[in-house]
Amino acid sequence: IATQPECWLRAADDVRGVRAAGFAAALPRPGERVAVTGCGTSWFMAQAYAALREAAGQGETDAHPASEFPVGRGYDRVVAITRSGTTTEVLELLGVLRQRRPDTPVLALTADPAAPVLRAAPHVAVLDYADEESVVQTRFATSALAFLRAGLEAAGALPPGVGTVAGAAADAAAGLGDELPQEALTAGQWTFLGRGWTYGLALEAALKMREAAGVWTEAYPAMEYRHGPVSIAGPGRVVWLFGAAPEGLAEDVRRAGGLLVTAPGVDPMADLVRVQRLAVAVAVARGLDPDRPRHLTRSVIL
Ligand code: F1P
Repeated sequence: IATQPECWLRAADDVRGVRAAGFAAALPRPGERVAVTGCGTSWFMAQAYAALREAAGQGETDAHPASEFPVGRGYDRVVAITRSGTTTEVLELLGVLRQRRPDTPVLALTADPAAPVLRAAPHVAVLDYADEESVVQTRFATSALAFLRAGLEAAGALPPGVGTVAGAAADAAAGLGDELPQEALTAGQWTFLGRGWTYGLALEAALKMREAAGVWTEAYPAMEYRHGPVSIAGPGRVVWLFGAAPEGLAEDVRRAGGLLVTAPGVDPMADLVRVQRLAVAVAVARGLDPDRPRHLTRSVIL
């Protein structure tokens, strides 16, 4: 978790290297209609990138879980994220795409230079420096997003931020988990909210707390919170908001007696690092091993 800023810098360097080495063909180009895919954490990172790219005006971008990918739709490019490079749904999808859409360029992002995905996709970015032993993904997931975000920055679609702004904020966030109110550490339920690309981060934050700490979590687009989820707000329950609070939302949470956590001005990727740290702290407090959740394996193969 602590080494993520270094990995994001490395990912940003990788993107420059990819471009310099003439592999620019692998990254989505402006105007292309792109689909991003993966499973679990990797699908959440796909959602974050899709919203970020589309909001940056780079073209229509969809995110689909690999198991539900609409192969009937024509995309100009597919990006598949898989830390292990072995996940069954991803490999099966790439096989189907190769058969039915042989002209669609596919870029895969993985951590393992020897994984089967290297044979299944024509272009592969190996982020081996971001690999990790834990079943629960942290560093690879954010580094894959950093790689794609750096691609948008390199194309001039976003201001530089992933290596510098986000990295510095994540470094500064190193002790932030300790500053949270005690009520947050012992809360029985967490709801994570985000807007645009931070909705994918909210989904990932909720999964981290579930996997690492075994707590009940939910995630919604921020404005959806008032359309039902607010009914479970109350003492001992936390709402964690990525980005600025939409008008009235903070009041809704406080009126219900819940605790609202925000980090205004902090890069959302650094805020996700805070949640990762918190998940470890809550797991330890509950006597759990945050690296080895029940019933979950590092590589999910059917
Ligand atoms: C994704 C995945 C996640 C799961 C856990 C292990 O695999 O299975 O769905 O939550 O973190 O990894 P991958 O395709 O990225 O290797």
